[in-house]
Amino acid sequence: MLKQLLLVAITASFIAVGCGESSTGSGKPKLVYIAKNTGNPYFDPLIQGFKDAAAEQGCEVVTVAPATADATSQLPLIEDQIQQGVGAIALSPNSTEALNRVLDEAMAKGIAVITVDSDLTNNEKSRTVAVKTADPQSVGEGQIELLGSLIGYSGKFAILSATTDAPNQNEWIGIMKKTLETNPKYKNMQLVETAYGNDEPQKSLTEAEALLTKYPDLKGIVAPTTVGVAAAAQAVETAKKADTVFVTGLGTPNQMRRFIQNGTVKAFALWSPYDEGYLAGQVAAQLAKKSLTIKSGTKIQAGKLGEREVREKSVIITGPPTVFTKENIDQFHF
Ligand code: RAM
Repeated sequence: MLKQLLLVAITASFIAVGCGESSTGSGKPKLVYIAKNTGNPYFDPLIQGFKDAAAEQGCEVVTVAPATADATSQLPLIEDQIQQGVGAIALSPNSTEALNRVLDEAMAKGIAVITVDSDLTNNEKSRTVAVKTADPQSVGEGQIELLGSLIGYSGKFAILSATTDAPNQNEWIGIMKKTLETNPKYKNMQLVETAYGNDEPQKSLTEAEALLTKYPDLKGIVAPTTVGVAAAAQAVETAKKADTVFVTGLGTPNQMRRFIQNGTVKAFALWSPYDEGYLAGQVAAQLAKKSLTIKSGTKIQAGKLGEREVREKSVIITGPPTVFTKENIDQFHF
């Protein structure tokens, strides 16, 4: 009995804390940010940026995420937030298809929907606006150029991606493939396989190891995911193949520092996830407060980031990526 009472008390206090963030009755607009999955340090600075912007705008924030980045894993979380009556739902969607019904429902209820980092490619009508990292075209082209420069623009390489549904990785990979096909500079580079590590460290490592075994003459792995690139570096380090297999992609300086310092990886890229989250927080807050209308050409005042313009298909770009090497990595701590 005592045990039961204790459980009830714990549950009640949980609910109270949860509501404390989302429905204190403070009158402040409420925002939620839903990441792709838990346990990926990429989203930590993004969440911090989102919270900072929301606080500057006088909004309350809740952040939640599913355990895995499966296509449908965010569905119950979105449904729950609609019930809670938030003013804006910001999310990094795990699918371009699976979430549209609930997102449409949210929008029909007057809730602003902001995609962050990944977008509902070809289903843009199911969100109000997208806050993207860098321009996708330059990300895709940049990944091929970075890999090419490392492998002397010739030889076999593989892509290690996130999930098969991941909207941002799929968009970048599409551009990477197009770049390979259309730019003669890359005609001697051969993509042998695209593998999927689901943005899970262990699965990504297993996939990277399998690529090394399957293609003994592989010259490169490019992983446009922070989880994948760290796992690929780990696999190459363990296999002692850093002299023959070049790993690059999109990584966080904190996860890649060791591999840069010990020479396993020569260069990789990323933008600022903090700035991306901050921009999304500014946009979500202003939409929840109804002080912003999204139209192509609209200028957004994004606090300490300055101004950003809404592009075609209601897309806002955060800023360009940085290439990290031994020379500059110590200046970055995220
Ligand atoms: C992973 C996630 C994220 C992506 C980065 C580059 O952390 O898939 O969505 O933007 O990699």
